[in-house]
Amino acid sequence: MSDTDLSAYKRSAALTALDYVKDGMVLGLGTGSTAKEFIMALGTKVAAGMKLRGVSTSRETATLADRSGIVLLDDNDHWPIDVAVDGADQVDPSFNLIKGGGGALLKEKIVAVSAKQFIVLIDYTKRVPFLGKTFPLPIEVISFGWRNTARAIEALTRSRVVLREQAGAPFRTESGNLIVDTHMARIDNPRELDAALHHIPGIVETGLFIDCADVLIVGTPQGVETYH
Ligand code: ABF
Repeated sequence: MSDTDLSAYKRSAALTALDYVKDGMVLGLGTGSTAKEFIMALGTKVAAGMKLRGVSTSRETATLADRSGIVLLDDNDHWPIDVAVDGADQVDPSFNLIKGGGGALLKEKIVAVSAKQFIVLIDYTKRVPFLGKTFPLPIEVISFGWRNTARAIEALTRSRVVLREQAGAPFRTESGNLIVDTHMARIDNPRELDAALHHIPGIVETGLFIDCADVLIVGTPQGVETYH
Protein backbone atom coordinates (compact mmCIF):
# COMPACT_ATOMS: atom_id res chain seq x y z
CA MET A 1 0.00 0.00 0.00
CA SER A 2 1.55 3.30 -1.05
CA ASP A 3 1.54 6.45 1.07
CA THR A 4 -0.73 8.06 -1.52
CA ASP A 5 -3.33 5.34 -1.05
CA LEU A 6 -3.09 5.65 2.72
CA SER A 7 -3.42 9.43 2.68
CA ALA A 8 -7.13 9.11 1.85
CA TYR A 9 -7.65 7.06 5.03
CA LYS A 10 -5.62 9.52 7.08
CA ARG A 11 -7.71 12.36 5.68
CA SER A 12 -11.02 10.66 6.43
CA ALA A 13 -9.90 10.08 10.04
CA ALA A 14 -8.81 13.73 10.27
CA LEU A 15 -12.14 15.02 8.97
CA THR A 16 -13.99 12.89 11.54
CA ALA A 17 -11.90 14.46 14.30
CA LEU A 18 -13.31 17.88 13.36
CA ASP A 19 -16.53 16.82 15.15
CA TYR A 20 -14.64 17.14 18.45
CA VAL A 21 -13.58 20.75 17.79
CA LYS A 22 -15.71 23.58 19.18
CA ASP A 23 -15.43 27.35 18.90
CA GLY A 24 -12.99 28.87 21.40
CA MET A 25 -11.09 25.67 22.10
CA VAL A 26 -7.37 25.35 22.75
CA LEU A 27 -6.05 22.45 20.67
CA GLY A 28 -2.91 20.37 21.01
CA LEU A 29 -1.58 19.99 17.50
CA GLY A 30 0.38 16.86 16.63
CA THR A 31 3.07 16.27 14.06
CA GLY A 32 3.22 14.04 10.96
CA SER A 33 1.18 13.53 7.81
CA THR A 34 -2.06 12.58 9.59
CA ALA A 35 -1.89 15.52 11.99
CA LYS A 36 -1.18 17.69 8.96
CA GLU A 37 -4.49 16.63 7.37
CA PHE A 38 -6.25 17.60 10.57
CA ILE A 39 -4.56 21.01 10.86
CA MET A 40 -5.32 21.82 7.22
CA ALA A 41 -8.96 20.84 7.77
CA LEU A 42 -9.07 23.17 10.80
CA GLY A 43 -8.27 25.99 8.38
CA THR A 44 -11.74 25.62 6.86
CA LYS A 45 -13.30 25.96 10.32
CA VAL A 46 -11.29 29.10 11.05
CA ALA A 47 -12.18 30.53 7.63
CA ALA A 48 -15.84 29.95 8.54
CA GLY A 49 -15.41 32.08 11.67
CA MET A 50 -14.36 29.62 14.37
CA LYS A 51 -11.80 30.99 16.83
CA LEU A 52 -9.15 28.44 17.74
CA ARG A 53 -5.93 28.58 19.67
CA GLY A 54 -3.31 25.89 19.67
CA VAL A 55 -0.14 24.42 21.08
CA SER A 56 2.28 23.08 18.50
CA THR A 57 4.40 19.94 18.87
CA SER A 58 6.94 20.94 16.22
CA ARG A 59 8.13 23.82 14.09
CA GLU A 60 6.61 22.16 11.03
CA THR A 61 3.22 22.04 12.76
CA ALA A 62 3.57 25.65 13.91
CA THR A 63 3.94 26.72 10.28
CA LEU A 64 0.85 24.72 9.26
CA ALA A 65 -1.16 26.09 12.18
CA ASP A 66 -0.23 29.61 11.24
CA ARG A 67 -1.41 29.00 7.68
CA SER A 68 -4.69 27.63 9.03
CA GLY A 69 -5.25 30.79 11.10
CA ILE A 70 -4.78 29.14 14.50
CA VAL A 71 -3.25 31.41 17.14
CA LEU A 72 -0.43 29.59 18.90
CA LEU A 73 0.13 29.86 22.64
CA ASP A 74 3.60 30.68 23.85
CA ASP A 75 5.85 27.87 25.11
CA ASN A 76 5.99 29.60 28.50
CA ASP A 77 2.23 29.95 28.93
CA HIS A 78 0.16 27.55 30.95
CA TRP A 79 -1.84 25.68 28.31
CA PRO A 80 -5.50 24.90 29.03
CA ILE A 81 -5.64 22.31 26.24
CA ASP A 82 -9.16 21.04 25.57
CA VAL A 83 -8.35 18.47 22.91
CA ALA A 84 -5.03 17.21 21.53
CA VAL A 85 -5.02 15.44 18.18
CA ASP A 86 -2.09 13.47 16.80
CA GLY A 87 -1.11 10.48 14.69
CA ALA A 88 0.73 7.34 15.80
CA ASP A 89 3.05 4.71 14.37
CA GLN A 90 1.45 1.66 15.99
CA VAL A 91 -1.66 1.08 18.10
CA ASP A 92 -2.26 -2.14 20.04
CA PRO A 93 -5.64 -3.61 21.07
CA SER A 94 -5.47 -1.75 24.43
CA PHE A 95 -4.83 1.51 22.54
CA ASN A 96 -1.26 1.73 23.74
CA LEU A 97 0.81 3.54 21.15
CA ILE A 98 4.25 3.75 19.66
CA LYS A 99 4.99 7.28 18.53
CA GLY A 100 8.13 9.14 17.60
CA GLY A 101 8.76 8.05 14.01
CA GLY A 102 8.68 11.74 13.17
CA GLY A 103 11.08 12.63 15.97
CA ALA A 104 8.66 14.83 17.94
CA LEU A 105 7.73 12.34 20.68
CA LEU A 106 8.79 14.47 23.66
CA LYS A 107 6.69 17.48 22.78
CA GLU A 108 3.89 15.18 21.58
CA LYS A 109 3.76 13.40 24.94
CA ILE A 110 3.84 16.62 26.97
CA VAL A 111 0.97 18.01 24.90
CA ALA A 112 -1.04 14.75 24.90
CA VAL A 113 -0.95 14.35 28.68
CA SER A 114 -1.72 18.04 29.18
CA ALA A 115 -4.97 17.77 27.24
CA LYS A 116 -8.39 17.04 28.72
CA GLN A 117 -8.94 14.69 25.77
CA PHE A 118 -6.38 13.05 23.49
CA ILE A 119 -7.57 11.89 20.08
CA VAL A 120 -5.39 9.58 17.98
CA LEU A 121 -5.83 9.45 14.22
CA ILE A 122 -4.50 6.56 12.16
CA ASP A 123 -4.99 4.72 8.93
CA TYR A 124 -5.95 1.09 9.44
CA THR A 125 -2.43 -0.26 8.76
CA LYS A 126 -1.20 1.14 12.10
CA ARG A 127 -3.29 -1.28 14.16
CA VAL A 128 -1.19 -4.21 15.37
CA PRO A 129 -1.82 -7.20 17.66
CA PHE A 130 1.19 -6.19 19.79
CA LEU A 131 3.68 -3.30 19.74
CA GLY A 132 7.14 -3.73 18.26
CA LYS A 133 8.24 -6.07 15.48
CA THR A 134 7.20 -3.93 12.49
CA PHE A 135 8.22 -0.60 14.03
CA PRO A 136 11.24 0.14 16.27
CA LEU A 137 10.55 1.93 19.54
CA PRO A 138 11.98 5.47 19.40
CA ILE A 139 13.62 6.67 22.63
CA GLU A 140 14.83 10.24 23.11
CA VAL A 141 18.14 10.43 24.96
CA ILE A 142 20.45 13.27 25.89
CA SER A 143 23.64 13.28 23.86
CA PHE A 144 25.91 13.21 26.94
CA GLY A 145 26.97 9.58 27.31
CA TRP A 146 24.44 8.40 24.74
CA ARG A 147 26.46 5.26 23.91
CA ASN A 148 26.27 4.16 27.53
CA THR A 149 22.56 4.93 27.61
CA ALA A 150 22.12 2.89 24.42
CA ARG A 151 24.03 -0.04 26.00
CA ALA A 152 21.74 0.11 29.04
CA ILE A 153 18.70 0.03 26.74
CA GLU A 154 20.18 -2.95 24.88
CA ALA A 155 20.80 -4.79 28.13
CA LEU A 156 17.26 -4.13 29.36
CA THR A 157 15.46 -4.98 26.12
CA ARG A 158 17.93 -7.51 24.67
CA SER A 159 17.37 -5.70 21.39
CA ARG A 160 19.36 -3.85 18.79
CA VAL A 161 19.54 -0.10 19.37
CA VAL A 162 20.32 2.19 16.44
CA LEU A 163 21.14 5.89 16.60
CA ARG A 164 18.79 7.74 14.28
CA GLU A 165 20.54 9.69 11.54
CA GLN A 166 19.49 12.28 9.03
CA ALA A 167 21.55 13.23 5.99
CA GLY A 168 24.51 11.29 7.38
CA ALA A 169 24.53 13.06 10.75
CA PRO A 170 22.88 12.23 14.07
CA PHE A 171 19.25 13.34 14.04
CA ARG A 172 18.63 16.09 16.61
CA THR A 173 15.20 16.66 18.13
CA GLU A 174 13.86 20.19 18.53
CA SER A 175 14.94 19.91 22.17
CA GLY A 176 18.50 19.18 21.05
CA ASN A 177 18.49 15.50 22.01
CA LEU A 178 19.20 12.29 20.08
CA ILE A 179 16.84 9.45 19.22
CA VAL A 180 17.74 5.79 19.40
CA ASP A 181 15.44 3.35 17.64
CA THR A 182 15.06 0.08 19.52
CA HIS A 183 14.28 -2.95 17.36
CA MET A 184 12.22 -5.20 19.58
CA ALA A 185 10.67 -8.39 18.28
CA ARG A 186 7.65 -7.97 20.53
CA ILE A 187 6.70 -5.68 23.41
CA ASP A 188 4.73 -7.94 25.73
CA ASN A 189 4.14 -5.45 28.52
CA PRO A 190 4.40 -1.84 27.30
CA ARG A 191 3.63 -0.36 30.72
CA GLU A 192 6.40 -2.33 32.49
CA LEU A 193 8.86 -1.61 29.72
CA ASP A 194 8.11 2.12 29.81
CA ALA A 195 8.58 2.21 33.60
CA ALA A 196 11.86 0.28 33.39
CA LEU A 197 13.20 2.53 30.63
CA HIS A 198 12.47 5.61 32.72
CA HIS A 199 14.87 4.30 35.35
CA ILE A 200 17.81 4.56 32.94
CA PRO A 201 19.61 7.90 33.36
CA GLY A 202 19.98 9.67 30.03
CA ILE A 203 16.57 8.68 28.73
CA VAL A 204 14.46 11.80 28.32
CA GLU A 205 11.28 10.13 27.09
CA THR A 206 10.10 7.03 25.30
CA GLY A 207 7.76 6.64 22.35
CA LEU A 208 5.45 4.42 24.40
CA PHE A 209 2.17 6.23 25.05
CA ILE A 210 0.36 4.17 27.68
CA ASP A 211 -3.24 4.92 28.65
CA CYS A 212 -3.06 8.25 26.84
CA ALA A 213 -5.55 7.80 24.02
CA ASP A 214 -9.13 8.73 24.91
CA VAL A 215 -10.44 8.41 21.37
CA LEU A 216 -9.05 6.39 18.46
CA ILE A 217 -10.22 7.26 14.95
CA VAL A 218 -9.23 4.82 12.23
CA GLY A 219 -9.55 5.42 8.50
CA THR A 220 -10.29 2.11 6.76
CA PRO A 221 -11.36 1.06 3.27
CA GLN A 222 -14.82 0.36 4.73
CA GLY A 223 -15.12 3.82 6.28
CA VAL A 224 -14.09 5.53 9.50
CA GLU A 225 -14.18 3.64 12.81
CA THR A 226 -14.23 5.54 16.10
CA TYR A 227 -13.44 3.99 19.49
CA HIS A 228 -13.87 5.63 22.92
C1 ABF B 1 3.53 11.64 14.73
O1 ABF B 1 3.67 11.36 13.38
C2 ABF B 1 4.42 10.71 15.36
O2 ABF B 1 4.34 10.42 16.69
C3 ABF B 1 4.35 9.50 14.55
O3 ABF B 1 5.66 9.07 14.59
C4 ABF B 1 3.98 10.01 13.20
C5 ABF B 1 2.85 9.34 12.51
O4 ABF B 1 3.09 9.53 11.19
P1 ABF B 1 2.05 9.81 10.05
O5 ABF B 1 0.87 10.51 10.61
O6 ABF B 1 2.83 10.64 9.08
O7 ABF B 1 1.73 8.45 9.51
O8 ABF B 1 2.23 11.49 15.12
